Amino acid sequence: PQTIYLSDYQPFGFIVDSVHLTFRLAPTATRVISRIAFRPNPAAQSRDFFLHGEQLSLIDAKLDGAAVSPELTPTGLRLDVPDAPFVFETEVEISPETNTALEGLYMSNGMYCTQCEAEGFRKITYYPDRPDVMSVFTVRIEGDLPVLLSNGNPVAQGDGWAEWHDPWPKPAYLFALVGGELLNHPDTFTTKSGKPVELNIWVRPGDEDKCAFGMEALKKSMKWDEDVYGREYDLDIFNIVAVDDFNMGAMENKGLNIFNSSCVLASPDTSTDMNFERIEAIIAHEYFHNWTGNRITCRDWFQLCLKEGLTVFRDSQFTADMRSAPVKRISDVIQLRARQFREDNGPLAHPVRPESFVEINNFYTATVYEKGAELIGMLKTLVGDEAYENALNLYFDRHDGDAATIEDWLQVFEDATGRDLSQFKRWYSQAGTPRLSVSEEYADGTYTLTFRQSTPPTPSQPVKDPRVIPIAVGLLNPNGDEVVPTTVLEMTEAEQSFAFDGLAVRPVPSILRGFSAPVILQRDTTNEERAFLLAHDTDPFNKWESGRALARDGLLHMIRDSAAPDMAYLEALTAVVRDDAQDPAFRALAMGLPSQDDLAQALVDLGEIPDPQAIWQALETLRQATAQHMQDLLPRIYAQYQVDAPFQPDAEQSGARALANAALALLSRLDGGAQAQKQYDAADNMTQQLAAFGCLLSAGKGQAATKAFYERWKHDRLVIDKWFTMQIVQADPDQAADVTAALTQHPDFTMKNPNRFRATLGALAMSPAGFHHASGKGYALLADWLIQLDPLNPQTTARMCSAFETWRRYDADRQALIATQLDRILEIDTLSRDTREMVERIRK
Ligand code: HT7
Ligand code: ZN
Repeated sequence: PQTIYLSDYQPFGFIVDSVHLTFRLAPTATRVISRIAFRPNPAAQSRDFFLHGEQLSLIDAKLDGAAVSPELTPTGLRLDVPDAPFVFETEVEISPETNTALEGLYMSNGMYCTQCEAEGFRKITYYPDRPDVMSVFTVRIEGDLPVLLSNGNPVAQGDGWAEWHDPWPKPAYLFALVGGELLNHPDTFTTKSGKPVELNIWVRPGDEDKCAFGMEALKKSMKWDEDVYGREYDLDIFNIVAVDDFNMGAMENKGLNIFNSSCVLASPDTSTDMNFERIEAIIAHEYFHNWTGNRITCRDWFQLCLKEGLTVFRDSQFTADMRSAPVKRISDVIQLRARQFREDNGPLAHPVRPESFVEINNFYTATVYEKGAELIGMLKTLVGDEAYENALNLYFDRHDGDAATIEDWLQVFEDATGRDLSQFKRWYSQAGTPRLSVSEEYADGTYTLTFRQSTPPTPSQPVKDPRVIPIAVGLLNPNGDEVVPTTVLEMTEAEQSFAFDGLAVRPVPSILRGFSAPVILQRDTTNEERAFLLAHDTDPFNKWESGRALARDGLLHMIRDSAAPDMAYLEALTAVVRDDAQDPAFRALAMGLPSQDDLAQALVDLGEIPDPQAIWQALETLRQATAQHMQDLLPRIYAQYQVDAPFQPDAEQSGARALANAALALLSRLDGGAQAQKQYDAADNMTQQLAAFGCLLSAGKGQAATKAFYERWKHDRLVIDKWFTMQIVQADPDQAADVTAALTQHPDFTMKNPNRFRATLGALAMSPAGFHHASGKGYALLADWLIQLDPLNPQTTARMCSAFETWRRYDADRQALIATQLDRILEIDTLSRDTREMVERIRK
């Protein structure tokens, strides 16, 4: 397969003035008739008229009305064309029903739908399927279905047909079509300039009672984007459609967002608080793409972070405004460390703006999305809020309608602020997580912090240059008063010192407040100081971070030296949990422990080989010790934070439920699950029911609940996904692979539905002690299923290969077992390009 390089970018030889498409829908023989007006692109050097096209049967082709016979290749067609404007027409046949890859036009439970990002449009018709080719689309859909949708505004419709026109030029990846027997949840929104917008969420019959929350989230997002970014919606209608079979979370097609049903359907009975929060964030994310992604798109796929990093940053700001900003920041950092730091530390590490790829679908990664968002956050910290706002306004003014680059983005900031951002640009080109070590000195009232930055080598990048790092620091005096409020230090050198004068006593530093840069802070400190910061830091992130560091070091001590649980941690945590003045959601987060994966990486950083079983055991021991240490407090917390009011998925109620359920998990270790059984029996919402189910499984008392849960929810596919996952993540590590294998034989298991596949095999991959079982049975099971899924759905298969990305961390026996599975996958001649690229990168 061919490697594509950023440095090879060339504009397309032609401009597309308009696109007319007609779809005659039929499950195995849909006809797509296209009429595309081209003219030569004066900015391009080449006039090679090559249109992408895959898995298409060409029926007919015409140039300016005359029949032509283009040269057909496995990836498209080529034709000699005039050096003047012309119209090219084709008719092709495609088969949505047999399209299990869920890319292009496919069918899901009788519904036609599309997924074109990144390169799916070429499976619909012949087209220059690249994001810098933008055009106005008019679409006619013919099909015996009551609902026929496409992008833009409706033009006309009749029995069995509908026409849509999208006035905003767009790349083909934002094209969408939906056809089916759908019901809508309607509403309206009036924009700030008084324009009414029709809103709809379209679902399969039976799901119509699960749309209200998503609709509220959409309206809040529309209002927030007007208030905070000055961005108004630009069509008469905004449609959202829920689809069961979907490779990712959702897709921002212009005016017609398509959602994985798990990311839009919500009800208290069937969705947890976490589901509600995620749905709100994803609806916002897709809506915000209307400006950051659609009105201003990417010149090429290397610039993916231009739209994704910025849109993730914007959706995080939205959630922080709608809910609790500190809780959102802490949750984001937990995720960043779990997914992006893991990626940055392994064979799949790549820059936020990659410089080459084989299959672009493999680069929708935590690095592009989450680290991409961190870069925007750092820029904002460096230039300040007002300059950020000015720069964004300039970005929207200057680049509306453009397919832009990271250079364009940074130029806007340079022009708006007068700053030179050439060093900042290294964040986009250098992979790897910088390590930031710090030493301190105090003499004569001056306190000096000296930082050193270094980034370990990553694939094809052995040496890194120093980056600009915004380090937010505050200083406290020993009685807990803040003597220096948060100050942003701008580190630009490999080693750099910063002095604070006029301090009567040696202060306690709070470094990297708010996690001001995506780095690993390495600082030798004492447990006393951590406990002090956990009690006194005014920065909520660092307050939480101190508790997390205490827990982590205690656990590492337990794993490496067979030490007992750390009393300093237990005391400090108990004080936080007891303190009713603090936000319950924050206290629930403080009760969380570092993940098995975090601990494995921490051991690697200490030069050790992690033992997944020992890590799991240490976490179990610490949880048991915490339960015992807090045994008098837990019943009080559990009772006090029960919510009596009618269910609301808001920050306040969900924080209380999170704290009560964290207490329940510990209580279950003391009472053998008695309280959990009561909660399970009485639960009137999914948050309470699922938490109790998890506690029962973990206590070994889950048999009856497993049956009851299934009987109660067997009609609801999204709840049954939770049922699959919970049994696996709560299984004893010795059993996890066997439980997973048994569940793959359940009649409700299907690999054709990505949600179900992820709920099962993905759950095993997320359970390190079970997945890395010394027998290798976890590896073999996952490989078996990846091999089966690949011919059907390469995209989902390839994404799940990242379960193996940490393999070099482990002992020689485990490495050999994994290598055997990776090689077994690579031996398959017909392996997809997606999966081959991933496995080859991992295996190297
Ligand atoms: N821009 C979208 C990314 C995407 C995608 C979505 C669904 C299925 C396949 C996909 N490939 C790429 C989603 C987003 O970031 O908003
Ligand atoms: Zn996105």
